[in-house]
Amino acid sequence: MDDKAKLPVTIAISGAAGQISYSLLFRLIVGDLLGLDQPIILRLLEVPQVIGQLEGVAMELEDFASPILAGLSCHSDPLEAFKDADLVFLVGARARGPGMERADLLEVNAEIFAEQGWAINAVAKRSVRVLVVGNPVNTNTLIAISNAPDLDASQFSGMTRLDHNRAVGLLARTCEKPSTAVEGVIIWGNHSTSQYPDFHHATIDGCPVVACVGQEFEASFIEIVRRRGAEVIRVRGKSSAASGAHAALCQMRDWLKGTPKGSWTSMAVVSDGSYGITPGLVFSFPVETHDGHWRIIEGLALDAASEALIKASEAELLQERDLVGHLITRPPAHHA
Ligand code: NAX
Repeated sequence: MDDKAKLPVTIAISGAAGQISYSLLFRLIVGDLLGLDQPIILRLLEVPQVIGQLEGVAMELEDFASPILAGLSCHSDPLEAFKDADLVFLVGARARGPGMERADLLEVNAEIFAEQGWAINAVAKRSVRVLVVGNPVNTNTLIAISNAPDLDASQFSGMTRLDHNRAVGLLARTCEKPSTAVEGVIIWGNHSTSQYPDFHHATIDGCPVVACVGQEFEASFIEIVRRRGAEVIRVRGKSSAASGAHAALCQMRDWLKGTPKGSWTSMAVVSDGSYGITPGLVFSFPVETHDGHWRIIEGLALDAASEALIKASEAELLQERDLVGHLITRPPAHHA
């Protein structure tokens, strides 16, 4: 097979001058997503105020002399950036500013993701896959989906892979095992402190995790994973960037290439009513993936405490949805 004959894959990234992208973009051009035999075209999107800075990032990308970078352009118009995109990483979002309430943050970001969902719907490839990273991620994903009526809701997912990776890393460190020994962790719900990191189905080297860490570890496990982002900010003085970029690559790669047989990962995807979660809500579930498709793992047993934690995160997401309801233009349907 002649690898050189592969057509380039067009990847659009919003928030391309931000700190997550400063890791993500360079990982993309060394083949960490699709391999070193797959040419890629990068389309970078930023707000007009930082286009100058973005051009500096583009210069550095050029200076890698990457053998797979087949095209590179900077944009401030989503309709240009998303044109013919095969893959989109929606990383750009507005951070919470001084005096901003949670409702203001939801609103300002919902406007961004409504516009970008609309633009993706208008100009991206019909087979596009869109990974939303920017916060508040679940509700931004919901808004993007609902403004892209010609695409299937299953073509979008929100990133809860960083939480998942944090949980895997924590269990591996606690049990002094490699992270590859850990299977079956689940992040349920919202990418917020209401999320439920669940180790009830998790195993280490095939044995139940609880046998290694003890049931009493559960409360601190949940709190450490929920608060890890804030803890990184407290200690590093800046939010998670390289680990966020890595998680975005992990989630997109698994989505495209598939989870290993019999295992799952966590992704925020549109609910089909599984586990009693309101249909249409974007909720983090255990999913298996195959060739650009995902499927919620059905039928896992949940005890009453787990159900209550899952319901609490759902309640927060319903509240978020209500706050930005006027920007939802259609109920997102799931037709996986
Ligand atoms: P930065 O503030 O460094 O970068 C964000 C970039 O987005 C800025 O350059 C900004 O100009 C740009 N931007 C803002 N509005 C835009 C728009 N309408 N179109 C295009 N670009 C726009 O943040 P960074 O640390 O890179 O984080 C990016 C987002 O990821 C944030 O919302 C952050 O909260 C979120 N995160 C999500 C995580 C997750 O697990 N889902 C974890 C990591 C991260 O905290």
